[in-house]
Amino acid sequence: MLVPGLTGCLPAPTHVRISTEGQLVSTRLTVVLADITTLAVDAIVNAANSSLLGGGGVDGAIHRAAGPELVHACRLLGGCATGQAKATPGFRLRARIVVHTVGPVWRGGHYGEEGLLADCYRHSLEVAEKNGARSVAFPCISTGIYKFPSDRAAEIAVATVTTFMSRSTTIAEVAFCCFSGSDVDHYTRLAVLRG
Ligand code: AR6
Repeated sequence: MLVPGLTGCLPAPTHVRISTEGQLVSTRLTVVLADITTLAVDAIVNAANSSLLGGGGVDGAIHRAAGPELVHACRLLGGCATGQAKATPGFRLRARIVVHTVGPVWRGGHYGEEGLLADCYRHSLEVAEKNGARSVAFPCISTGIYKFPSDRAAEIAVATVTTFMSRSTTIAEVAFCCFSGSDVDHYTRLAVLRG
């Protein structure tokens, strides 16, 4: 179990790849137990709703920490469909960019929820990459108010991010930012199983 604020490296999904300039580049996946609003990464991902105008959970925390400029910037985005992602500046956050994505509401797993959750991770990384981010932190999208089972969500998150990272030429580090010890356990167990 990690202590709040400390990061642990997920050993198995660490890659070394060759950049387009022919250099060796190492990429890292980490798990951290923290309030995502405190992280000093280039981009944090927000588990938003389709209005993008704020809410509870991590969405509320991000809006409070970023300040009122964030909701003004979000108004200009015109909402966001489930599985898609859009970016704003981070304003008063340490992160330069907030990537807002909308996770699926869990309805028993027969309505494409798993594919939509994978879309959230992939599209968020694409948007972060387009905005020049080298480090990105994700919350456990959909696993709070939207009730997606946490263990399955962690599997989808790690699989989708690992696939993306093997191709990305920009993003060097992705942190899975957990807010509970049980979520940390889901992510670390996955790494052990894969190793
Ligand atoms: N830092 C990191 N993770 C957090 C934080 C935080 N400060 N606060 C909560 N979490 P949720 P969802 C974790 O409910 O399920 C909002 O109202 C939390 O423990 O925030 O995608 C939106 O506007 C959980 O593991 O997002 C939508 O209406 C994870 O973040 C709806 O909730 C996601 O929980 C989205 O629901």
